[in-house]
Amino acid sequence: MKCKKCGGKAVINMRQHNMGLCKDDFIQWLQEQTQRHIEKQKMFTPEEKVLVAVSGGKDSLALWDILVTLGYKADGLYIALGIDEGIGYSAESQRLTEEFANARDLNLHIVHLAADYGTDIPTLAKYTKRGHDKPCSSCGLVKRHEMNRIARDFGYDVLATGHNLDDEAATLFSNTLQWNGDYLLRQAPVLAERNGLARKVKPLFRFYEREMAAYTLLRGIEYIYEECPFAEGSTSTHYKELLNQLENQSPGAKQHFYTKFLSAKKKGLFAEPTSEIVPNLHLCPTCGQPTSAQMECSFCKMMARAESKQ
Ligand code: Q46
Ligand code: ZN
Repeated sequence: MKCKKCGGKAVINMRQHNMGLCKDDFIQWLQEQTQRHIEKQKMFTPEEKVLVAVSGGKDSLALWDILVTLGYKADGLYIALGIDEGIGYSAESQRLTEEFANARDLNLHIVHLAADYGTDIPTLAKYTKRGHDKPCSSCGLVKRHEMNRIARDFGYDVLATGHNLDDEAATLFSNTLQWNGDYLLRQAPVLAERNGLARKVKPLFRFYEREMAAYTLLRGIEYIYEECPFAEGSTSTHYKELLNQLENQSPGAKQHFYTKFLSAKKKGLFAEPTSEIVPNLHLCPTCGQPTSAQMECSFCKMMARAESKQ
């Protein structure tokens, strides 16, 4: 197959775009497209300070690489979750993230759950009501809380995550199967700043997972290949497999599913949010972050409960 731009040997064939590209043209195309999505969706401007949530995985490191290459002021945030499960998952992902940042002289914030809070994700999951055998719910809560805290404390304008189209399509599929109105309303490539919750953006929302894997490989970015051990057997992994089957039969299906959802939303498919769907926020008396919970936020409640059990 030939590169559509230069006629050289294509390294990737993107069936949904009916386009093959060579290494250099693919890298350039992906970076230019990201720039286009950032501008079109009004995610952030070159003057704004971006905090990229990095996990050591391919998508977040690729996102950081792209933003820096495009000339944005982007720092990283790594949260050391203390997940080992016999493969040293957190230690290895931290090592790779630090190596990435050091090699490029980038600024990386590290939140260390063990050092900063005296706990880790498996312990939190064990001692709290949230997900006894599956720590993902505690983990998600910790990540959201800490990302927002660092963004606020260090004056970042926007928080960027590496979610790709496969992630977004799987989330949309899950929310649609349950007609989860509040989640559907909030699922978007840009979430505006609201009552002290930082603006959140997903600049890779239009790229397939395999395109991101190709990008990291072609750019020579070293990332943690293993997924978090707790991701195994998750519903989102199952939904991704189902969507891939669909995609194989009809190229572009995943992309249509997600982008048509965004246009339907824009056209007013969903009603304006009521306060029942988007609850009012107040500030948590312990940590000062916005929350819809009564009194203390869920993060502070979870930490207190875990502490009392130790
Ligand atoms: S890191 Fe955390 Fe994920 Fe691992 S424990 Fe679950 S949520 S799977 S993205
Ligand atoms: Zn709190």
